[in-house]
Amino acid sequence: MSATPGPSGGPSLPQERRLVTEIPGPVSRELMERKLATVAAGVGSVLPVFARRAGGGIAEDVDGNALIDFGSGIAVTGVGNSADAGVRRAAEQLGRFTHTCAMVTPYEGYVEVCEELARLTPGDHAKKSVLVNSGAEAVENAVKIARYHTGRQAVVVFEHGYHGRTNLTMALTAKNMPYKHGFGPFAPEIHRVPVAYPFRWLTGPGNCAEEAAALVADRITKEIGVANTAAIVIEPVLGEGGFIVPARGFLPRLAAFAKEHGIVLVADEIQTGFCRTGHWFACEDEGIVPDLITTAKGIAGGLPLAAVTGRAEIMDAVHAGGLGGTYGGNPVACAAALGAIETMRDLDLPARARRIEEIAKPRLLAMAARHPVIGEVRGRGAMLAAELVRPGTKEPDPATTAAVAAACHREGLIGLTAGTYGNVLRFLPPLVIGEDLLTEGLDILEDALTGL
Ligand code: PLZ
Repeated sequence: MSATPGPSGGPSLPQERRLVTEIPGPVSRELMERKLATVAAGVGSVLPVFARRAGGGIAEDVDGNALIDFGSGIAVTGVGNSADAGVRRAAEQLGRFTHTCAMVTPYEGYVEVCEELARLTPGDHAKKSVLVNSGAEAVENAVKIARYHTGRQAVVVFEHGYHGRTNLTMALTAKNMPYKHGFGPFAPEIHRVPVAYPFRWLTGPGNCAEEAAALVADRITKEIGVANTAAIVIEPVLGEGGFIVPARGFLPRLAAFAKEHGIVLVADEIQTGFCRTGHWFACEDEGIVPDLITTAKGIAGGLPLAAVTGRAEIMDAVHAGGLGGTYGGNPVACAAALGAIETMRDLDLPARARRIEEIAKPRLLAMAARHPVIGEVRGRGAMLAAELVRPGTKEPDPATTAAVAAACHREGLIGLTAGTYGNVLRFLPPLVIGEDLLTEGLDILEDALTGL
């Protein structure tokens, strides 16, 4: 499929991989020198390739190479880059006003996004939302709200969990390098407990859900104290930690435990939300209804917007003026979100995510059968992963993982890694990617594995 390139990329970009230079090309290399001279060293980049335009399943670089996108800018551009409805609505809003501050003179777009969040998130109870700028800020606010509502301080998080890079969310995040190393001291009253990770559960996957849930309950009752516990914060599919799908039954047990003890259950759906896993929200897979849900990434097709949505009585506990921020719910970002949500509905993107799984999972499983370096294939919808190990063991193999990712990059496939051990190849294509590009990307991956 090809089309005429539009001025800003977007869906009109030809949907074809095209390599016209080596990766990175000369213009990218020159820009990289400028980046290294002026951008802080702490800001890394997965590929040393600079973007010029992007749309659908393609990202075009400054040298004219067209790469297949299996990353969506870390699970953000589910609707594709510069998707029509978002561009149209955001552009209209840019022409009307760019900022008044929702805390000074509010505007309809903010309210409309909160109305959509109330409709779309799990549960039919009365809901309210607060809009902020980033995922980390959403998680910070969820903890603030849960503490205020319960009058308790302790927050329970999980091994392999990721929640952001601010001080509180670094404390909530499990992995030291690169997220926490050297950045302490961290916020107190954070307690980390085991998660039901079937592939690495010591007694095997069989009783993983029951055993892990029992351990968590025990830790909270015996060590933290239920009466001290404000919130349990969990990603329904753990993202940066390695696309870990908790053993079925673990999340419902957690939800029941939280409910029984008046603990606020916070689902961090920043990576899993907005159609990524084949539902609007990953919690729906096991029928979980969290008390609070944090969203970001996919919500606005790339503009910075995030939210905490939850039970009205919990959200409303906080006094007026207790939540907010200068830019939270920026009107252009809200317009983009309304456009993105329109696209998700119109194109039925949950179904597209399920279709991506239908195509990609059997291919990944076939690769695992041929390449014993793949220890496990897992994930849901368009959030899929392969965990790499030394063949015949469960010893993580981050070196091979990095080598496979680098080989994919050289061939024009944007692929990301993840995992506490850095040994997970993760696949997050835009949900609008064409099936031919998806298949071609998987072919490149297979060639990379074969060429090891
Ligand atoms: N919660 C579940 O996935 C962001 C981070 C990439 P922000 N994940 C990508 C990196 O290296 O910084 C994320 C997430 C979950 C919270 C966040 C934080 O969202 O918008 O990056 O602050």
